[in-house]
Amino acid sequence: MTRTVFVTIAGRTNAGKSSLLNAIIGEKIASVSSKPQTTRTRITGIRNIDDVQMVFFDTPGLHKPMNKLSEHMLNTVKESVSDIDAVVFMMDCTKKINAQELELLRSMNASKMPLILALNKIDLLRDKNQLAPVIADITSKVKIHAVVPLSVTENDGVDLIINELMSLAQESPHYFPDDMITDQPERVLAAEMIREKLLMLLNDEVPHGIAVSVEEMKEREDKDILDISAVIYCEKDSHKGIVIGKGGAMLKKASTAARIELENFFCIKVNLQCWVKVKEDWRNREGIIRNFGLSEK
Ligand SMILES: Nc1nc2c(ncn2[C@@H]2O[C@H](COP(=O)(O)OP(=O)(O)OP(=O)(O)O)[C@@H](O)[C@H]2O)c(=O)[nH]1
Ligand SMILES: [Mg+2]
Repeated sequence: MTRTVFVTIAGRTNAGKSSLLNAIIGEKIASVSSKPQTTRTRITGIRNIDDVQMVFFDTPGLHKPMNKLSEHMLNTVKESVSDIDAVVFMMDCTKKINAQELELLRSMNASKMPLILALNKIDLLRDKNQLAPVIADITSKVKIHAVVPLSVTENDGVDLIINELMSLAQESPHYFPDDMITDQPERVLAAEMIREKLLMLLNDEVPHGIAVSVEEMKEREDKDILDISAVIYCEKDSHKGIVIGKGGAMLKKASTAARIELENFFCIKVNLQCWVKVKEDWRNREGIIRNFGLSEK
């Protein structure tokens, strides 16, 4: 009999959840950036070890809701913590636990969910002894199945998380084919790679108002080239100008970086065309949010 474990990765925005997912899967399937609220939807990642299939749900980070998009993101988190076998609750070990984190942890305690507390970014601590009071504080407030201090970027401790999850696997058939690493459609992966590059390159004002939609993705019949055309939506004309940049420089920089990543991921030469359009206030418009696939309802 094979075993399966369904795992949700939850926690505050910017804690390193998507970084952890990518490290476990061994491929970059989730966007990572230093800007908060990078992940907008639930992302599924799959890893098989021996007889165990681990199915991960990366979720949007906890943050103060500012608009309808935020509300959808936070609903995604709530819906992703039921009907699973374990939660990896990720925290930045240099930051104090806040009320929103505590509330989610307590609700998971109430449903008897095994919690693995992943205290990330230990590479930023000058003295590892600083961890003990942090752990004592949290474990005095909530019941934790296992505490794992780690640094995802230094690949220090990721294997300990995997070991904990292996021990929570239940006898069950595997739900996904063994060679599958994500259920994200290729268009969504491509759009996310483009959005990640924009997050990296743009200053703070613009990135959160951006959505990317891949309109076309097709391999040429006569050549090994993948043609991708994408539309970058922003909220204001002034943002459109910033995204395009002087003489098109910013757009060129972002699309070149995205193209290189797309070529590596899909193992084929890519011809990427990006267009920039304005959709005012889209983050508060239900219809548009649905159109971008950022809400399931
Ligand atoms: N120093 C340090 N930085 C890290 C570590 N893990 C992740 N980061 C950085 O933290 C930032 C946020 O990482 P993400 O993986 O995007 O965080 P997230 O929790 O998915 O964020 P949201 O999607 O916004 O909720 C990125 O700049 C990462 O490179 C770590 O172990 N140490
Ligand atoms: Mg993320």
